Amino acid sequence: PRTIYLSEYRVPDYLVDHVDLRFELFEEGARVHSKLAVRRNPEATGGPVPLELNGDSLTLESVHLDGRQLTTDEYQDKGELLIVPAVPDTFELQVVTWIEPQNNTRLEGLYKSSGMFCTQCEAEGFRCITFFPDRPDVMARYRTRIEADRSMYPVLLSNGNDVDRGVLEGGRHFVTWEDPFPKPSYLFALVAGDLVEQKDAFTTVSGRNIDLRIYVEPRNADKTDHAMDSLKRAMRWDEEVYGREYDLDIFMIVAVDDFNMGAMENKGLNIFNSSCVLARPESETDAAFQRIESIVAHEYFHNWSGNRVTCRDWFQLSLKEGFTVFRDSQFSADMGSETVNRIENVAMLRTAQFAEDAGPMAHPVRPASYMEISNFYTLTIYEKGAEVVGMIHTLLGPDLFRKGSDLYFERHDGQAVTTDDFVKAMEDASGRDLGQFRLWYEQAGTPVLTVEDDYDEAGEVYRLTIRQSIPATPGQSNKKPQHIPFALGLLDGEGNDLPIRLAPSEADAPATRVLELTEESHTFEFPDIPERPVPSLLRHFSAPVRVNYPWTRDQLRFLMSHDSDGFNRWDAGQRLAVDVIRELSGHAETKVDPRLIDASRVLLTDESADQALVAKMLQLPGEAYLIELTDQADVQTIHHARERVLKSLATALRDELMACYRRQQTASHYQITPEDVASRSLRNMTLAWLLHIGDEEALELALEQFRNASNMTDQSGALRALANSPFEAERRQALDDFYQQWQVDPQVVEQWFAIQASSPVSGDLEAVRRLLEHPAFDWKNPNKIRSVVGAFAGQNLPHFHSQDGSGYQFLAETIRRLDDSNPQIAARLTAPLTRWRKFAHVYSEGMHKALESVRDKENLSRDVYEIVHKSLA
Ligand code: HT7
Ligand code: ZN
Repeated sequence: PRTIYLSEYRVPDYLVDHVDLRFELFEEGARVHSKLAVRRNPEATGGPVPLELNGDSLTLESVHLDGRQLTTDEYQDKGELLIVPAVPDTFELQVVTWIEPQNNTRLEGLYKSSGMFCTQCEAEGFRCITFFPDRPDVMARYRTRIEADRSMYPVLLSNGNDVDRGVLEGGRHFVTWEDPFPKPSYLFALVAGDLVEQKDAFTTVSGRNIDLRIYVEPRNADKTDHAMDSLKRAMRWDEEVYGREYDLDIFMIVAVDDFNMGAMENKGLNIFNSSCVLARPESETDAAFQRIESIVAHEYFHNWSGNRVTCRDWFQLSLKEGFTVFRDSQFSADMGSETVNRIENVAMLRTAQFAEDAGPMAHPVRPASYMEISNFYTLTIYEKGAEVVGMIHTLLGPDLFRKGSDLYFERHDGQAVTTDDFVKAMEDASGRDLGQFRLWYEQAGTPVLTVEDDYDEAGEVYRLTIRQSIPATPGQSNKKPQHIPFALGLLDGEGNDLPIRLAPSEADAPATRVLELTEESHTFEFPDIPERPVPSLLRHFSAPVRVNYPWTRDQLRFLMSHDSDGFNRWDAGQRLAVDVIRELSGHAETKVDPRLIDASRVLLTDESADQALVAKMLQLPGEAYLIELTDQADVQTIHHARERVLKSLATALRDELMACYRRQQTASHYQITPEDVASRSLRNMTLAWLLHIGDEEALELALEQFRNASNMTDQSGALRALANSPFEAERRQALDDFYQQWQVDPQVVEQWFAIQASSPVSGDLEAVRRLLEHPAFDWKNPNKIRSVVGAFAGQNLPHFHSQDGSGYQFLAETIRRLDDSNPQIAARLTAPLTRWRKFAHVYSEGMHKALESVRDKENLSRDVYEIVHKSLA
């Protein structure tokens, strides 16, 4: 496969002003009639060039230029390109193609899911529908007529406003949609199916009335309320916080079961993976409710950050994704607990994005090259990209940041632009120089900050030296220092914040000071510090970096209870736990440090503390994070050390855990408030710990909770605890009962699969293979694959990393099997094998072999090829 470089970017030779589409949908395929109004791009240099349109898996039926049918020697159909050598400066091109959505298992372009037609065009799916200059800087107005059988497909949807509809012969009908906003082809969407709609309305800030609709299969009609409420909250929030008003008369969401990712922001017609939009308390967990709120908001926010202002090319993907993730995190923080949201985001970033940044697929937020763009929908583009926008927010402050985003939207409305244009708007609005800051977009790798301090008692000066270094990543060996906002706090002996001055007697000295690091090394001197302080570094995780500082365990305990920054209270607890787990690794005789037990006891018993934060602070760092922190990681040793700490804590704190469990009383009416979520989380966590040590009383409580739960968070929490317990008979029974109860609901069956596949107790490889044979498993459905294979390889680390290599071989088999039918999913599943160099030899050897066996498959897709070859290089 060919590598595509950012440096090769050229403006398109031809622009398309208008696209007229007619879809004839049948069971045996679909005929697509496209009429394009094309003109030579005035910005293109050089003389006239052939028109080249992208295509993929299309059967070409005819080509007309300005009404005249072209003979086959007047164009070349090269499969992936349709070339028309001689075209005038302005012309109309009509192309008819035949496609087979019913056989489309890749789920790109037009395909069928549970009997309905639907589309996924980002990034390059539109070329699977018709020949087109399928690149985001070609923006056109679309008119789309859909024709289909009326009884099988009563609902026909596309982007924009519905302008015409009628009945056709042979029991068929049509609807025509017109989208007044120019858009790139990746935002095109079509849906045809037998769907029910939930209707609502929203009045915008300027008084316009918007129809809101959520379309679902009839069996899901009772699962749309939460998404609708989330949508209305997101619409209001975007008006209030960013001044962004919705622009069409109608906004639609459709739920589909077969979907490669979470959701898609098609203009006016968002398409969602069912698992990211449908929920009711009885069948979905708190985590699902929260995920839905944030994804609904994310896709809605794209209407401005992505659709009205889009990307010039796919190297700029983070322009829309990083900014939109930043926006949806701000929204989630405003809707719930700020600190808890920050903790969740950072935990994910530090576990998975830092791993990506340290592995063979490491790439900058704005990559310089790729083979397959679908492989670049990564944590770096999304999550690190959001952190980069967040740092601009920190450096500018909220008011100037808002000025910058206003300028960005105003300046670039209707355009396809670059990350540089975004930064420029922020600079122009604020007057700040972000020249060096741009390196965050260009350099891959996670900066490491090494912090040293000393205290001059006589002069009352505290000195902090911070050095930054950025590790080498593929293709980038020497990095320049980056511009890093570093939020600092200093605590006195009582745990109070000391005012942080940069000059003696500075007035209004802040308790949290944002230092700006631009050099390889800085020494800061803080005067008027009357005693040696305990530093609180990188408050609120003000930059996506690793911080090394030699805190003592006593200092960490102190920060856990006193730091005024909630995030750093949590982080101190994580550092303490990591230290304790590491101390035990491979040392069977070492005991768990009583300071960790005491700290957990304080958390469990302090009813006045913020229970949402307590629930987070009690969770031990996950195995994946511990591996991420370790070179030549020995998974089994890490797993056993963590288990020992967990069991020691549970044994020592048995009574406190029981009391905490019994104390949790959420409102009888299910609510998704931070308090209730925290309470359910504490209930499930305490239960899980107690069952883990085989506590008989807890077993009774778990069975009772499992049987009588009024919501899925409680029911599946009890099931998960049982599935990880030593009580074999009860655990089997509960798993069977759960399936019997929920087998009619595919989303719950996915949870049932995932609970087993991710459990070190219930999910050995044999059990996981049995799940693949289960009648509810479906190789064509990405959610089912993720819930079994993804959960096993991503969460069931002791079994996946079995030292005989069987887990790796199993994953390789699965990837080979999926490579032909769904290369995007196959490529995503490859991720756990790519970091083989990170692991001790007993593991890395097997991972390497598994990668080789994938590499040796015939006709490997471009998606998997890129990942496997980069990993083995
Ligand atoms: N912008 C959307 C990306 C997406 C996607 C990309 C590749 C293949 C399938 C896909 N489905 C959705 C999702 C988002 O970030 O909002
Ligand atoms: Zn997005």
